[in-house]
Amino acid sequence: MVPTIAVLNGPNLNLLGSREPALYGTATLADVRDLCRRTAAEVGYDVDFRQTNHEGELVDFVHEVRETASGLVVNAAAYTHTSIAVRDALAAVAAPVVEVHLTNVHARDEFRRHSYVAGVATAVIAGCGPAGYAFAIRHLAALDAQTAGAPRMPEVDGARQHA
Ligand code: CA2
Repeated sequence: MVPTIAVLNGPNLNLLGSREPALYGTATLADVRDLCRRTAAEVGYDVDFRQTNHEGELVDFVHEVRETASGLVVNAAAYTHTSIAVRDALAAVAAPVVEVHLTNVHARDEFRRHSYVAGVATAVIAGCGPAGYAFAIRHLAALDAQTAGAPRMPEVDGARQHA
């Protein structure tokens, strides 16, 4: 069976590519999903890609994938900055979580500088656009290989904090 990486997206990310291109670029969420699938396939994984505009549904998604996914990529969007419920759900996941943001949240409004997710994430990627999702998937695959005792991938050699 092909292992799965879950990619969970929060509110308004369904609007990607249709508004605010100067901030969020022109790629649609379907483009991001396809990038995730292509990247995951290259490293031997399937992707379970989801988006919701509802906080409780995002919590439910985390509960659903926590038993099945080898790793989680999470862009909780605005819930990043507000949701203890999403943080608590992610804290109950044994698999590593990578927090991703399309934009550099630290160079924007002050309220975007705090993340409830970051404290329960293995890594945080911000400001790389859709490529951040691909970086996150490669990182999770490398961590998974490391956990399974497979030879280290080059990317992981400098990331000993996860060993
Ligand atoms: O940079 C990111 O990925 C964010 O998670 C995006 C969130 C924002 O609240 C976070 O602070 C940073 C907003 C997603 C809204 O996406 C839109 C895309 C196109 C048009 C309108 C909204």
